[in-house]
Amino acid sequence: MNKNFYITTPIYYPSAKPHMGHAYSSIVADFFARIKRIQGFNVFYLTGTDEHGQKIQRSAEKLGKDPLLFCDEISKTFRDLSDILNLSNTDFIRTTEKRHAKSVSNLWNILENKGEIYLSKYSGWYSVSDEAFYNEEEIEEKAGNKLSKVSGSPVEWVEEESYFFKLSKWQEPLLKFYSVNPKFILPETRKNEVISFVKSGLKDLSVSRKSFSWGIKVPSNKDHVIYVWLDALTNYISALNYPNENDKLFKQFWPADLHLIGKDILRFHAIYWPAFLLAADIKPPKRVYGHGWILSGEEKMSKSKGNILEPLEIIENYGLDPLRYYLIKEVSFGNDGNISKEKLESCINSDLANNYGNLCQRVISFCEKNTNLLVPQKDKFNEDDIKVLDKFLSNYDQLITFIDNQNINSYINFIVDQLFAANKYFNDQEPWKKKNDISRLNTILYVSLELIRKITIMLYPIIPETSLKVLKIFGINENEITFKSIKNNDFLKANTKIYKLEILFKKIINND
Ligand code: ME8
Repeated sequence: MNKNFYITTPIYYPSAKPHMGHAYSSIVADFFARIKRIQGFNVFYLTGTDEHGQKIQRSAEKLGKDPLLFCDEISKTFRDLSDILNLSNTDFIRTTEKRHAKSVSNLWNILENKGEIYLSKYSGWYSVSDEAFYNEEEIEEKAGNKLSKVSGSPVEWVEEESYFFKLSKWQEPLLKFYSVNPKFILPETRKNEVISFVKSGLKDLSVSRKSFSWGIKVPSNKDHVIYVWLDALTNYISALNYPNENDKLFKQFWPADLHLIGKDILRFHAIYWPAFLLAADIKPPKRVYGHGWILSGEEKMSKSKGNILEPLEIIENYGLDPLRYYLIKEVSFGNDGNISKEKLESCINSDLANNYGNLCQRVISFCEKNTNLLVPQKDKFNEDDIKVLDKFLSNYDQLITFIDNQNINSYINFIVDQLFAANKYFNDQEPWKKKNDISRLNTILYVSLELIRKITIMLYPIIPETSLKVLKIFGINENEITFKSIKNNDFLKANTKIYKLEILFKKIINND
């Protein structure tokens, strides 16, 4: 079995500091990286910054800064965010690195040598903010401004000599590729949008610009810089040491298992990227998942609307794990979702403090009083015990399917159900009334500890810091966590020490 897993986030534009949307993509990617690792996969998790193009050049110019120095500064804030979000990324790539320029130039040369690229002239609409070309039908006029109907961004008219990639030639091969790989694009609704766009006809794509200089030069014609999306998409193979296709990393991890992106950039990943790769005889990635937007209230979070919730501020006030938990649980993955302080607080109180935190505290303090903080010796499990413990075994294959289909919400709903079941079990079994049946009392405690262990392992990819604290009480370290151990009902060994647990989540009491 192939036990390698390669997951990527988009590489973000360092034109402004990271916000909640960037944090969202990176946290969800981290969920997949961590869950795959505890399933025993070798995981390569890549993130980084996309530093070339007109948008960055203009942002730097506005501040009177050299583009590279400008990128150095903001790229660092994205790199720092990886630590702040507790991301387990393997690498962080910047498109201004040499390794990347080499990879892009090589891909360009292959495409040019194969006759997939030709020189002509572009005249049409361009959005600097999206770094995207739009057809006439995709443009609308509002209050005298020309805007892209696709993204709402302003567009400007561009007329210049340009190299073109023969995208039109790849229309049929792409449609065939989608039909042979029905799960290449997820979620399903987005896949249908892409397919109808491709069916409506693909025009050749302008892949170089002449009117500015901030980019990787076309190897055979230094007057042109390579289109920033051809440059940016290639990051996914640059990080694996492409063009050396015999490199260990490339062989081990390409094609990528999952490009996790926002729905705004699906066209680039699901159409252009596989077309470039097919044209260069490189395998396309296995899956592109376009998730929804994080909204503030009912509106898209954006600077101009002034409704940005800063991830750093939220983390400072509420902690990182509550934010990670909220984004993964409360946003229906694939759809738009919103975050507000009120909703976050109610989620912390109900799920984290009450349901999970309390269960851990109650059971551990019961052990403190009754078993001298040792794992008790269990007796034979009765029907109630088996029923609650076996849920993890009987649903195991289903859980793996949820993970492999990026069905995060079903995965976490299962955890929440088990948390309720574990709390109910502890209440119903009333161990405090079993003081003269020590053997039963011990068994109830043992089952409760096992439930905490199983649930905590499942929570680890979502709230890693807290989960590690809880697993520490059993002496389990991060590198010892295995997902399959949730099937085991007697993992904990009698008489081993249980360490005390600090309060995991404080309830938020609002007086206003
Ligand atoms: O597009 N909600 O970079 P970018 C959810 N450099 N996710 C959001 C979001 C929101 N409100 N806002 C941003 C680029 N994102 C290119 C990518 S990849 C080869 C090049 C996330 O800085 C989401 O993943 O504009 C989106 O696709 C990405 O950030 C766009 O980041």
